[in-house]
Amino acid sequence: MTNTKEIQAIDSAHYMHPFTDHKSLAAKGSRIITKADNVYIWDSEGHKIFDAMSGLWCVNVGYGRKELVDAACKQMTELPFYNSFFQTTNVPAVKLAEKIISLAGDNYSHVFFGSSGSESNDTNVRMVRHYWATLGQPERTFIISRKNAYHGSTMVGSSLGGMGGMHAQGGVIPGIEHIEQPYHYGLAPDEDRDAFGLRAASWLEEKILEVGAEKVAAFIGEPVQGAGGVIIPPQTYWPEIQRICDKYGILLICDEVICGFGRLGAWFGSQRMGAKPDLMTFAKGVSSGYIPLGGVVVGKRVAQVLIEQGGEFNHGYTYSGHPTACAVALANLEIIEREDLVNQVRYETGPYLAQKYAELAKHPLVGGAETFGLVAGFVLMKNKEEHVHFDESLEVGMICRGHCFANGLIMRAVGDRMIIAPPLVTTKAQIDEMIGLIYLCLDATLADLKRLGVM
Ligand code: PXG
Repeated sequence: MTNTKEIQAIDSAHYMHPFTDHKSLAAKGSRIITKADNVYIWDSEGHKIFDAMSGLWCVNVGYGRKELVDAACKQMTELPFYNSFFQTTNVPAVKLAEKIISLAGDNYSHVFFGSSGSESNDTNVRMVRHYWATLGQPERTFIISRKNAYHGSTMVGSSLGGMGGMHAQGGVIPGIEHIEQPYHYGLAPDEDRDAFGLRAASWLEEKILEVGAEKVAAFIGEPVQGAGGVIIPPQTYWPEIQRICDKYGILLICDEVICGFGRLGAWFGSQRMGAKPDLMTFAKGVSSGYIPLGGVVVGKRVAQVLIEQGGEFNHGYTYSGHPTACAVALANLEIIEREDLVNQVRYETGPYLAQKYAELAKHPLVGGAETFGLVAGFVLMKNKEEHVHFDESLEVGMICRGHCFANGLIMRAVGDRMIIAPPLVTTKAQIDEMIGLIYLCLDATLADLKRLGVM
């Protein structure tokens, strides 16, 4: 049995956590997660918790998959690691690249591996700039991204991302421009949704013209913005983005770190959004988070130029094509295929969750409830009929998250947006269980707000 107090003291003394205010962490003490199975995790005090965030948007096949452990064990026994530099390769990396290309479709021919989403977006920036330089257009360096996007936490990742709090710490690398996000409920709830989608896409064209089309290398976007609060664009948005990129010959990068590998009911989110990106970033779901792995799926347009004319690409990581990580990912993709999880999300659990969220939308606190596949979000609203938000200083999202913690549910708060991304194995009965917990937490939040005299 883990000694909670002792571990908390050492945690606070020595472990610097990501995205954490350590002063307040030290005061409260970390929650220590000790085991997991299927869609549940347990803390050191024995509490069972429904993990409606799949770890951190990644444990797509759920916890406790012995097959993945066996794949790692077998590969580690045979060849735990070898690099892919200096004209060498390894079988799991080769097989995984082939597998990912077969899932991505005809547009793509190669995969570049890293160990995370952040690294892979670094790869993207170097790759697109090298691509344009190879084609004799070295001035095409600008990348257009979006406000409130999340593309990782390295200097390139955070610069591509649109999070002001991250930009404020360490700055932004040159050559990146941001346009507004396609957040219908937040920006223009009274406008026709499809018309708003076209208008939001037109901001890309405006930015291209402002920067100068001859200077723009690429546009990057998540099919559905995840960490930004599950922002689901209107269906008109991505086809229009694609049209604009094509019009100016600009490369399109879809960051599929969250949306890839089944989350949106397709192998890649862009396949359901009507976009055909030249490059796709992946991580998380490729290995269901059992082992770190990420990379870039490279379209033929880019791969052909780099391979035939680009010479040596002076870029790579020690762990590019890590054999153990790739072996685990292969076993993970086998599970997703065998259990038909992509279609289950698309035709069964995704629509079921959508139906449940349509009912949830009747709760007095819930505004803008939306789902796509197995991601979902809503905003806590003071008065949704008149579209009045809560005062930010109330931190209503944190009040609600506190009730989720207390009631055995992991649901994320992004400001006042409450979001979920449960494992793809979540059954309809488990969706009912999760929705029951969400109601419980919403009612408790409402009771608090009434006590505070806010409602
Ligand atoms: N792109 C996207 C779309 C992501 O969601 C990354 C890149 C970076 O991946 P790595 O593996 O470098 O973390 C991500 C990561 C949150 C949260 O609070 C989301 C992420 C990471 C940390 C926190 O929702 N997504």
